Amino acid sequence: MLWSNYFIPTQKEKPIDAKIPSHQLMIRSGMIKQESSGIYSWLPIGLKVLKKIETIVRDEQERAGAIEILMPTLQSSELWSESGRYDSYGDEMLRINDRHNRTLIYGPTNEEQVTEIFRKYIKSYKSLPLNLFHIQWKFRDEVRPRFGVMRGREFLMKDAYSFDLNQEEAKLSYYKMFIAYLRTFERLGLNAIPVSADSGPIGGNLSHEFSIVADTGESEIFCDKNLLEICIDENIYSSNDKIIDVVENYLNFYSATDDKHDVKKFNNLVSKDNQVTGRGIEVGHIFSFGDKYSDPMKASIIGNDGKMSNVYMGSYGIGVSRLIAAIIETSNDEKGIIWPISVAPFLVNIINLKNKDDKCMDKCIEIHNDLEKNDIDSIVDDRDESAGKKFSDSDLIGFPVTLVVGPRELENGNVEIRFRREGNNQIIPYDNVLKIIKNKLFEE
Ligand code: P5A
Repeated sequence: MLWSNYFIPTQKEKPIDAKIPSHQLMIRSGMIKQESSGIYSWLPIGLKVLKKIETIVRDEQERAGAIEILMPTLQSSELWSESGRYDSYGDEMLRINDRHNRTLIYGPTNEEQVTEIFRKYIKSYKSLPLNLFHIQWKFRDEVRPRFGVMRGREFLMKDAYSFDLNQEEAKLSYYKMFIAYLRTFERLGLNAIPVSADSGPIGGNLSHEFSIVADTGESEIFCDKNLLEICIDENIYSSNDKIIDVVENYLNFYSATDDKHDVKKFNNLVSKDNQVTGRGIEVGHIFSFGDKYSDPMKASIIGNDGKMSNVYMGSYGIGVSRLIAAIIETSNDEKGIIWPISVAPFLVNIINLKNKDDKCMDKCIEIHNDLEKNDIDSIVDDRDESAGKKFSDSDLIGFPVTLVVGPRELENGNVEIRFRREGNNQIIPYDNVLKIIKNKLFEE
C-alpha cells in the first residue's frame, strides 16, 4: 500500500470537544469522523483496527463453541411486547414507524430476537447446548453520549446467547464465555478484570463485567490483586472440570463494581496490600438469566423425560468498537497511539525520506513486497511531505515498527528501524529487516 494512494486524514490540532486521549487520538489519526452526536463514520485505519478486533473476538467465540449468525439491526416491536421490555426499556430505545405504521426498533440488544429464532427451530433437549452469536451494530439513545466511541449511540457489539436444558448446564455455558472473554482481552493486549456486577435491564442474578483499569474509566472497581495473577492454560476447553475449576478460582476472589461494593467485606477478605481500586472501562458484560425471556416468549423444549420446560438462557456482550478506545486509553504517550501488534492497522510503516530518489523508492517497494509475502501488513509513506511530518504521523498513528529508508544509509546497505513501544532506533542492514521484524512479532 502506498500512502499517497490511501486515505489517512491526520490532523495536528487536538479537537476541542474531545476530552480523553483515545477520543483525541482517534480523530487526530484519522480513524473516525463524527457524523452526529454518538454516531461515527469509520475511516480506513479505524475500520482496519475494528476488523482485526472482530477477527480475534470471533475466533475466541468459535473456540468456545459458539456459532455465528447475523440478525438484522431492525427488529419488530411485537417481540419486545411479548417479553415485556417494550415499555420498560425506556428512552434509550429508538422506535421507528414504517410506511404501514408498524413500529420497528433499532436493536439495542437481541435477547428477544434470538429467542424467536430458537423457539421456531429448536424443540428438543437433543439440540442443546447451543450458543449463537453475532457481531452487529446496536443503537442506544444514550442520555450523554461521550468520549467518542467509548460511549456512542451507534456502536458495534458482539453478542452471544446460550440455551441450555437446566441450570447446571447453563452455568457451564456461562463459565465457557467467562474463559473466552479472558482469552479475547489478553490477545488484545488488555488485562481485563472480571467484576461481579448489577444486571440492569438485561436481567438475572448472575452477572460479571470485564473491566480495564484506566483513569478515564466510567465506573469504579474494587478487587483482590491475586485475581490478576491467575493464568489460563492453553488446553482449557479440553475438559469441563478444568473450566469449572478455573472460573471458580476467579470467583473466590473479591471483585465488585461500585454498585455492588461492600467496604466491610472488602476489608475483611482482602489484605490492605492486595486491595486494588481504580476506575474501570467496561469492555464486556455477561449475564445468566434462566427463563426471563423463554418463559413469557414460550421457548420451551422437551427433556429426555418427555416433559416440556423453559429453556435456560444467558447473554454475553463485548463492546467491539469501545475496545478500540479502551486499548488506546491504556496504550498511548504524548506522541500518539501505541498499538499492540495483534490489532495494529499496519505493522510496519516504511518511510521514504527521499521520494524523488529512484533507489530509495525501489528499496521501499522491495521491502514492502517482502513483508507482504510474509503476511506482514505494511504501508510505504511516499507522500510529498517533510521528514518531520512523516515521523510525527508515524508516531501518532502508532505503527509498531517504522523503517526509515534514506539515500545516505542506503549507500551502505542499511536502513533505520524504530520500535514504537520501546521508543528506540537502530541502523540495520536491509537484508536483515525481515528477520528482525519477524523476531519482534514473535516476541509480542
Ligand atoms: C449482553 C449481550 C448486553 O447488552 N445483551 C446482549 C447483553 N449487555 S451490555 O452490558 O448492555 O452491553 C454489552 C457491552 O457493550 C458495550 N456497550 C457500549 N459500547 C459503546 N457505546 C455504548 N453506548 C455501549 N453500551 C454498551 C459495553 O462494552 C458492554 O459491556
